[in-house]
Amino acid sequence: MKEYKRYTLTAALPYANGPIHFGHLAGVYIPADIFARYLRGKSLDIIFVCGSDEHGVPITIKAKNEGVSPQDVVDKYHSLNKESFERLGISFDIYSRTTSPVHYETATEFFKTLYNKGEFIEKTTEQYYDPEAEQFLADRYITGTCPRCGNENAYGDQCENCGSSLNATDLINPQSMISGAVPVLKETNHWFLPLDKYEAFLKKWILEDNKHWKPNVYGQCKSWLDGGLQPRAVSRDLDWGIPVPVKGAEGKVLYVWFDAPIGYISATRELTPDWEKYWKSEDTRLIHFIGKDNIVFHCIVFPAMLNAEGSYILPENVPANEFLNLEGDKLSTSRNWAVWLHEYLDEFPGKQDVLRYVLCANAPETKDNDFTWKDFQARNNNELLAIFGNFVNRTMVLTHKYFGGKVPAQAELSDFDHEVLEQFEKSKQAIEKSLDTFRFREALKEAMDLARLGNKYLADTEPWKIFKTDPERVRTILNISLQLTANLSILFDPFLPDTSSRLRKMIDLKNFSWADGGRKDLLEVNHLLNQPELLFERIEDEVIEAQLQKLKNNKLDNENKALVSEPSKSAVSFDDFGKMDIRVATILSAEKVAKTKKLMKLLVDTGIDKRTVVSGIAEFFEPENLVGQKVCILLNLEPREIKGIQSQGMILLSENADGKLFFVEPRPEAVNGSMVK
Ligand code: B3M
Ligand code: ZN
Repeated sequence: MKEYKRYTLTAALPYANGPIHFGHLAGVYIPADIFARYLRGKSLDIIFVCGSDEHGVPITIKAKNEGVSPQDVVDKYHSLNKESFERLGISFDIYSRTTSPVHYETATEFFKTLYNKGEFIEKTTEQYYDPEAEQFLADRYITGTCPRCGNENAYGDQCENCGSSLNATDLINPQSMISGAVPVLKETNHWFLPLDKYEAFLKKWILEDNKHWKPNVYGQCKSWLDGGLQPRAVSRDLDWGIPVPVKGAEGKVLYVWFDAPIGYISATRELTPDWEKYWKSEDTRLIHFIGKDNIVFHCIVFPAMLNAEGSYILPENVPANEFLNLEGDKLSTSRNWAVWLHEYLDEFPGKQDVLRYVLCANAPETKDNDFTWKDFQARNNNELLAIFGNFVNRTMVLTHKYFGGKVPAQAELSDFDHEVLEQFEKSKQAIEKSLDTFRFREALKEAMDLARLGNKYLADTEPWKIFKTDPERVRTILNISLQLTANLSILFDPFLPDTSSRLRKMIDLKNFSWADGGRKDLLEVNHLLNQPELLFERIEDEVIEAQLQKLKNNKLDNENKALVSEPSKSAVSFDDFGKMDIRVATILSAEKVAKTKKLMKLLVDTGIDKRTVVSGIAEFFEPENLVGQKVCILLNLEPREIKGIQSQGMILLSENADGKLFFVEPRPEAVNGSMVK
């Protein structure tokens, strides 16, 4: 690879509309921080920049839901996230924000440059407009019925029920979320970046010059490029964001994905007056750490913007990760299915490195991966504590016990001694090789394997058994164990900075750098060690149970969250109500209706007969779990033929906020055939 003089590392700017969760960390911030610390350890010229992404519709929606201003929302989460990152030891050189004046200026200038060079096309399109609120509606501000699955609460950009991505104009019965009005189509003009114009440049740059990118990243780019690129609007009709700096653009702001990546540049400008060399010099290596949902913006859109501007370098690599799931289920902020960083830090004080370790060891580098609390506990107890912690502790305690805490001298070396000493440099090189190719899990495993070797060395040589008969041998063993310990304090440093620094204090190792890793003589003979302290603590079952319970509660809370209730129906007379024959019944048998997703054929005992009913519950229940279920049934609904089956009646159901169906359940003592009235 080309020799670079300096490094610019960026980590995706998290939206300031919610706290940071484990998924963000495993996907982006932990690998980025490990890499930054590793390069700094090598005394390279690096900057590591990040900040809050404070524009965009999700922020305005959050503000509206909470009855506060968008500025209040971003102030709250910017501080929370900035502080949480610090507490986790994420070593940004700057954590800025896209509402900063420098960013406004930088983004505005950037737009103007492209505008003046004629790089945009201006187009008039029709967009939904709320005639009552007198404003254009972002796709997320429109709800309606999904044309694909019939979900009545689909958004203008996506249906969360069936996952289809939509255009607002696809929705049936669209409704403005601001006023409830029916939106109308109205003409509006916007600026577009003609990505099609950059297709040839992007194809060559990515498909030919960037074959070294991770397969998941390269593959996604290739499929975008193969599909052909379209012009993309870079402005929006919105009152929150950076105003489009063009006459006649009142009420229009820069699209959040136009200004956000420029935020990396603004943050660098805030960091140092010498910012240009980090962005405009060909001997700077620019690397973007992101999650997979941001690939197109960092590999296609932003590079096209940078290319159009003309004075910037392009990213040399974009090591995007896949997603982290939680306990087997997709992470979701809206469903509160997440573990939040600030809560973890409060509940596990002093254990920031345990989290760094687990999320790195389990990072979704090549495929989606799962975080489970049991795995968290196992990795802490069986790896950090039982291997790393145990080895260091035995080495320290024995040195204090036998040699008053002073590093003993080596005597004659056995083959095993040589093998262990040789491994220091080998481990270092293996870690470097993995880190250089963004294989963080593998790198961490190499470091842990060195600790594992140390543990084995002590277990096999058993210095505590031979001290009386062969103190010379024990001197050698402990000297080597201490050199290994010192190596661990260097080689683990990028991954576990707090632990490594506590360990260096214990062995009183000062003035180290990454280059010292691999050395066999890091601690001189007679060097005095400090008292040992435990590096890790056991995590007990109760602690893990409590976390699992907390997740369960979140799930229940969420299921009970009020539905967006439908307006009430018009009044009916008492007589009309009295015509309905609703009764308690029990399900006798159930089977899914073939070739349908939703339908279940039920045989029910109504107290007066046994009859067949077809009910749309098959997505939520397994037939075998339904036998014996008490239900309420509308008996005198006109029979209907559904998929060739005569359905006689209707089972009463209710639903939760996600559209999951539940039975309206009579109390257990209610008997079949009794009236519901
Ligand atoms: N805020 C999206 C996200 O958090 C976006 C990243 C911006 S990076 C310039 O996933
Ligand atoms: Zn749908």
